[in-house]
Amino acid sequence: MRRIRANAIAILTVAWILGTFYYLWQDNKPRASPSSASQARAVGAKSRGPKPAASGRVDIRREDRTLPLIVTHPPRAEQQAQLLGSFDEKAYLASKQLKAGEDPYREHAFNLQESDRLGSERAIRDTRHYRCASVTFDPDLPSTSIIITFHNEARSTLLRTIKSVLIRSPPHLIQEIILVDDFSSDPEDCQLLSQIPKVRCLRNERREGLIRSRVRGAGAASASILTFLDSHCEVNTDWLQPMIQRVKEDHTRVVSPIIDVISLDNFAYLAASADLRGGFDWSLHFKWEQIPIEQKMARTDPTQPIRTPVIAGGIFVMDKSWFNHLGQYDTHMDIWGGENFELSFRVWMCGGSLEILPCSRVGHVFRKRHPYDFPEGNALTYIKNTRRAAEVWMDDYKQYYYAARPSAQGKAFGSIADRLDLRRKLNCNSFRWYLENVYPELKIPEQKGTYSLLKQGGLCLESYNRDTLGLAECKSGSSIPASQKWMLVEPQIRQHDLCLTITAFSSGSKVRLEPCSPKESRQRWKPRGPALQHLVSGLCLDSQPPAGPPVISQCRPQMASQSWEPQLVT
Ligand code: UD2
Ligand code: MN
Repeated sequence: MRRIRANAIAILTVAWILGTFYYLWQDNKPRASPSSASQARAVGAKSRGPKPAASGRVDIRREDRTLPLIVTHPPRAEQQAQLLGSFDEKAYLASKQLKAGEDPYREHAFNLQESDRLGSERAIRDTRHYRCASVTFDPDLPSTSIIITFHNEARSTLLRTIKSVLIRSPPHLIQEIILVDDFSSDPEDCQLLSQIPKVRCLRNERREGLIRSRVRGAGAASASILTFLDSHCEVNTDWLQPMIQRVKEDHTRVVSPIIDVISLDNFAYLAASADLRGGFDWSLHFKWEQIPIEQKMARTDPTQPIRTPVIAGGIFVMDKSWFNHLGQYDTHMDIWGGENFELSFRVWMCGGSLEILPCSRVGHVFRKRHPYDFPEGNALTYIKNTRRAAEVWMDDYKQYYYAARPSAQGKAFGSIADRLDLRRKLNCNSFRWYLENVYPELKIPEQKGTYSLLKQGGLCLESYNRDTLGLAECKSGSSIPASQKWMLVEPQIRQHDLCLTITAFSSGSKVRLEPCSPKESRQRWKPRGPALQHLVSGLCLDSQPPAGPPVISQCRPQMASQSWEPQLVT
């Protein structure tokens, strides 16, 4: 009896151990999840286990899943020669080295010495989630034209960008690499590179800025898909296929990789968080932000795309006809900045979408300052560009942009007639639609500021039950109730998120509180002497004595019933 029990325990233990192994093996196995299946249709799983890959890559498997699985190595010498054609890489790099005693940060705002020391290529960590390695792609993906604009880029970073593309992309997907030299001091920086097979060089006759330069590059592209890159990037393993796959499946998608960080000091390649998306504040300042918690909870598959309200701007893939159909870029924007908002609003509002693909990784040197000059000044250029984006796309919500960036008011931004025309022709959604459907996390700012009483003799305008209005005895000091405090933020008269609203446009119509909306014409007021005039009807806020309900009537500002003396609450 005892022996039978011992046998049973032994069998159970073995079964348990086998079960655990099976479970772990299953978890490591490539999975056909709904999104990876749609993101990349199966053409057969890639082989696993340590083995040198054809491209000169060595696969290393580790049990620790937070660490990289694959380290990419540079290709062998004979492959190098094929890659670069007649281009003399050594001469190209040697003729522009940092001189002894020179500040290595001065010219490029990153450590040039370190970049030069690294040479034209290096192995970098594969920073993707381990499951990305088993995602597969259509065998017939279309090819792309890579567009890189630059102004006085360091030779070593520019060459590393190009070589990383050539080394880490399936060759048949790279139609060409178009360099747009935005009037750099030395034309040879670009010209010499065109000796590399597939690399073309276009040079601007004068400084145009990155926006017009990209439009020029896109115009010259011969592939049906455009891929934009900054001139100081390093693309990572299989960076391109996930993006082309998504755009091939739906040409209205505009997709970006996760942008890893290349240290501006020591050029270390650092993995960026996979839980971030692009966001902004009302001053149109771009920021990386956490994916909202509900979306994060719903993400069961880490290879799934992440919807993003805006893209950082520099690195993305877009169908060429869609780029042209949507109006390319606003070519009246200068040098740098703001074009990423304009493009993002336009894509979302006019029928497309923006996403970040976690299985695509590209490293980028983020800098703390611009290493180049702005002919009109940095601040004025940013204001001009973002004002154009706000004026064309943000409807009445642009008031929050101006409130957050008061210095933008009155600054020149040129004519936007052609862009407004474009918006009409494309029949785009409103900014309100964008806020509600794409970026509900961007809250309408709490109106900070001062409160006032609106006094009529000894009586004060007061709200009851959230929406009804009346007059009541004015209180003072700490006993003033919130219901008597008004915020006068032209053209609105607010109490928190509620606004003084007329119920109809005719004389005698009642006035009450309704949720504030920048679009609502029934909420627009302006002081007229001691009276408060409703802007659209031209009628004035009126309360017949004694303490009649507030209505609008013909303006007679001298009448006591239309006199509303604002008194600041301190
Ligand atoms: C970010 C974007 C950048 C652009 C910018 C907003 C990334 C990784 N980078 O700034 O692409 O969207 O936000 O406008 O998302 N350049 C020119 N001509 C000029 C100035 C710049 O060709 O007059 C080139 C420059 O050499 C570089 C690219 O434009 O290749 C972007 O400039 P950046 O690297 O200074 O911008 P960055 O990364 O700070
Ligand atoms: Mn950059």
